Order: sequence, then structure tokens, then C-alpha cells
Amino acid sequence: MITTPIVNTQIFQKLKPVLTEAAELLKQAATTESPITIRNHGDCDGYCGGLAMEEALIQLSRGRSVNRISLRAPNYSIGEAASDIRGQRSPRYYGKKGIILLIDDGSTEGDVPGLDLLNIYGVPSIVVDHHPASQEGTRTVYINPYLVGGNGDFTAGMLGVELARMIYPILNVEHLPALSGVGDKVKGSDFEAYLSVAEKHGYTKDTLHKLYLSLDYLASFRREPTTVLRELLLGTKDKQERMIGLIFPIAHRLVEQRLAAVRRLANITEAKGRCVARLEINGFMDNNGFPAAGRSVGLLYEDLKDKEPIVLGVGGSLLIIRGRLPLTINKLVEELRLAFPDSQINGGGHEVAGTIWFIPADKPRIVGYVENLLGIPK
Ligand SMILES: [Mn+2]
Repeated sequence: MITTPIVNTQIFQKLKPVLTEAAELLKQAATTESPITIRNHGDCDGYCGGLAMEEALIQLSRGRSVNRISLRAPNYSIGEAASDIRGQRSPRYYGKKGIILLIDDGSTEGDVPGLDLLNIYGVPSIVVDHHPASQEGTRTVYINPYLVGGNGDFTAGMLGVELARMIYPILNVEHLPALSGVGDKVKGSDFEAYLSVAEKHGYTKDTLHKLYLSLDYLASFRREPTTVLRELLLGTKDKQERMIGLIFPIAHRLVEQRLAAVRRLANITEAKGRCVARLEINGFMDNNGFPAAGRSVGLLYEDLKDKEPIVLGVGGSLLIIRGRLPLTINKLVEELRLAFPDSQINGGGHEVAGTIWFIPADKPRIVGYVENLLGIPK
């Protein structure tokens, strides 16, 4: 059994009691072949934590316990919870009590109903997340750096990989915490420490970036590419290099093309002394495709970054925001709900990135409200 973490951070030390509690619950479930459902956010960070946990639990249960599904949107709704409860009630697990493990999700307002439904069914939930911690909702074990004075720079991938190693001595995962950090674009000394471990194992920042973009591309397909993704993250170096050689150039070209397109299509103005860019996202993509809408808006934001811009990606029923608003996105959601109580306003985010959903018919007034707030001329 591995007893020392990959990097012995303060966050790890402070979270050790809850990590240990989670490890014990999961070990118990895996060794008794009880159902364990892993739900990871379907992005790079979520997959790093989710695949490491899946690997450890597969090893421990000899493949008999684990079912992993990614979440497209980081939102554990009643629908997901109901589906997981049904999955765990299959005859194969007759009479056995299951566990749900959420990775890179489980802290938002949208997760509360799903978590509460699990509670009604007596299904324990373990939440491994690094989004601002929530006081609402029922979680059996809650692992979140915000609860011990940390923040989102300590990723779900870092937490998930360390937890996985407490469950089973899985190999070749030392680069995954750094990869998750590259994916989530985090900063800080913990990330730097994980980066140097990755480097020691032969993964430069450039390789990690190529892995990230390749993973991102694979994850953009509707059918979950589990087998190939596992190989990309956990496989031999030779296989990893060959896959990067195939996938990275394709993904990279699409990103370059998208960047050129958003530069051309964006409407860039100045409002209240700030650079504001507006991009109609329905115009250049459908529901699927690569890069995804949020990332496309992010590309434009990165491109204009020196100007400290606000970038708005306007879709049929959503508004993607990048950049520092005069108020937090969560506050903006509150304001919009007051102003338009029946428009089904949802969403949120962190300091410089967020998404707001609404009913399509109300797009003009919601977008108008936000533009007015920012002082964008009509
Ligand atoms: Mn994350």
C-alpha cells in the first residue's frame, strides 16, 4: 500500500482525515463487490481524477464493482442521480449497498437535488471537488480544498489521484495531477510541485499540453472514448507518444482555425473604458464540435488578455462570460433572477469565467440586461 502522497502538500495534510474516510468506504465497497458509480466532469481535470479512481477500484475489486460515466455539464441533477440509483439496483448487486463518487463536481447549486435524492435512497456520496464549497445538500464525505482554507488551484485531479493511491498502489499516474492543472489552467506552488514530479517522470510542460489538447479532442465526441482515453493517460510512453502524434495535430489545427474565426467574427467595442467583445456562438458551431463553445469564447479571451477584456459568448439559451465583471457571476445570476423571475435563469461560475442559462425566448432581454450593465452601446 502506498502511504505517502505524490506531493505532501498542506492541503493534502489538512484533508487527510476525509481522504482516509473516503478511502475506507471505497475499499470496503470494492472488496465486497458492491456497486461504485464514478461520475467525473467530462473535462481534462475530471478525467484525470476519474480515471485514476476507476483504475484503483478496478484493481481492488478485480473489475467487479466499478461503473464510470462522465458528466457533460458539471451538474449532478435529479436525472443523473435517478439513473445511478437504478444502475446500482441491478440484480447483479442484489442486496448490496452502493456508493456514488463525484469528481470535479458536486459543489454547485445544480448538484444539490441529485445529492439529496441519493440521501433519500440511503446511497452514500463521496464528493471530490475544487469548486467553491457549498453548505447546502447532503454529502457523506466531502473533499474540497475550500473547506480547509485552500482554493480551486488544488484540482480535482490532484485530489482524485492522491485518493486513488490510498486505495490501491496504481502505477504511472504521477503525471496526472500536473496534467489536471494544465487542463484547468491553475497556478500556485502545489501545481509547480506536481509539475516537477511530472518532469521527473519524463513529462515536460509541452508534453502535458499536448496530452491535454488530445484528451480534450477525444472527450468532445458524444460516445465516451473510455478505452482510448485510458491508454492516452495511463498507457505506456510509446503508446502515448503515438497517440499524441495522431491526435494532437488534428486538435491543434482545429483550435488554430477556431481562433482565426472568432477573431474575425467577434464584435469588439469599448464600453466604460473597457474592451468588450461579443460573439454569437450559434453562428459558428452546433451543439457538438471542437473546440466547444466555452473554449472558443476562452480562446478569444486569451487572445485579448492584455486589454483585460470582457468576452460574451451569446447562444440561443445561454450566455458564456469570460473576464472580470463589475460584480461576481453568481451575484449577476441573483440579479437576473430578481429582474426576470420566470426566465428560468441558471448558472454561475468563478471570478473570471461563468455561464448563464435562460429560456430561449427571453434571450433579447437577458442579453440586453447584461449589455446594459456593461455599458455596451446598442
Ligand atoms: Mn476542475
